[in-house]
Amino acid sequence: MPAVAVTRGRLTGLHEIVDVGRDRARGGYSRHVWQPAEIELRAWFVERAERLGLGVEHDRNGNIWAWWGAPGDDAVVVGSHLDSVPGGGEYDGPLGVVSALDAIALLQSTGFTPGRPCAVVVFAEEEGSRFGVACLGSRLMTGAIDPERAGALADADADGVRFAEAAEANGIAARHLGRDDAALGRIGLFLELHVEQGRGLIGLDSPVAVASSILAHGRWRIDIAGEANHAGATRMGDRRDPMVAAARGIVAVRDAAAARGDDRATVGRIHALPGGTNVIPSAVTTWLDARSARDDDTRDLVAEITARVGAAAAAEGCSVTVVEESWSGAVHFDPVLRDGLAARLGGIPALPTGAGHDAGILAAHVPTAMLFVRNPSGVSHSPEEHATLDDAVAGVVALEHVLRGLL
Ligand code: HGY
Ligand code: MN
Ligand code: MN
Repeated sequence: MPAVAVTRGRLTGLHEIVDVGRDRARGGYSRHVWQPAEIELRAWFVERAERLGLGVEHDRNGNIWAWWGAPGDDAVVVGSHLDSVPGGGEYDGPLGVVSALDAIALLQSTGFTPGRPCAVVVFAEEEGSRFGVACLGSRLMTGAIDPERAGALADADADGVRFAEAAEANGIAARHLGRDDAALGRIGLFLELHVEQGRGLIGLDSPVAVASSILAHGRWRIDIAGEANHAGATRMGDRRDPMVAAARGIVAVRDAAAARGDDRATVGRIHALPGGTNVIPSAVTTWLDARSARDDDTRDLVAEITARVGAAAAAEGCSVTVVEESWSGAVHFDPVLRDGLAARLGGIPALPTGAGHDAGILAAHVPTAMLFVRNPSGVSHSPEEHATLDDAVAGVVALEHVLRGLL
């Protein structure tokens, strides 16, 4: 890899947004689509892109495109997302966006001019933290979700505002949401750089890797209905307590996944209605995140969990419904592109990931690859998520070198 003189301070543009969306209550960052912090990040991205002379466009689905030269077909598109999970880390998403801008800045600083269209893209609602469906912006663009369904998605944790309403409030016409053949048709290749979200690169002597695959994964809403009653006036034998059923169900989620090789299943979010300390809830909602190497295995895991949660609910005299909210099939990145990328970067390792990405959605439509930057904590979706400056710079230099060969 060529030794490129890099100006450190300029490279990690992350310092420019380091205070945007800090979550004092949870720690880390909460930057949810079309809420103030994410809107501030969108404005920052546009300003930073325009500082590089890139032409900015907002597409019909809330994604932002910054073009280096005229937009055109067979474009090399790089980028990621700016939104976060609640209390998320500093790097998941923004590192890919900043690194894309910095790689273009590096190319420009050497007088390089692209021989084909090139754009940096920021996809909307990748985490699905507000409206429940992961990679909503890239799914809409590729037609992977019905726009009516997308528009009707409600923000369960706030005022129940619909995605269509939030879009309209941010200049996006809800009636235009949906597959965008023009935007998709311009992509010749999509390359997403992302902080590694596991321990794959720890201990290896490479700060970067290429992605080989993404686990199949999805999200299911589990609603358990019981009978609201007084915590003190209701004998234990007279209760139909959905919280007890949900608790047993959560343990069953863990047990079912733990018994299946390297499957993964999580309940990270729970709502009790009405949520009073001295009130037996009328209903409890949990959200299941389940993942496995193969689509069928993921669905088998969820079927087992559904049966076990159903039994737990019945034992408490409660009823249960399980509804799929988001589904992403397993992804195996194009091996020719993957290996070509690795070779151009001196033979860097190829890593699977359990984390979903917009690249996983695009992979079904255009040649797609990912670069991972080492995360010495091995932790993600947490304030502990980290990338060292040296490794972040190595990621930018790698991206610059790849772009130099593609453009
Ligand atoms: O959930 C995921 O795997 C990704 O962070 N959206
Ligand atoms: Mn994430
Ligand atoms: Mn991400």
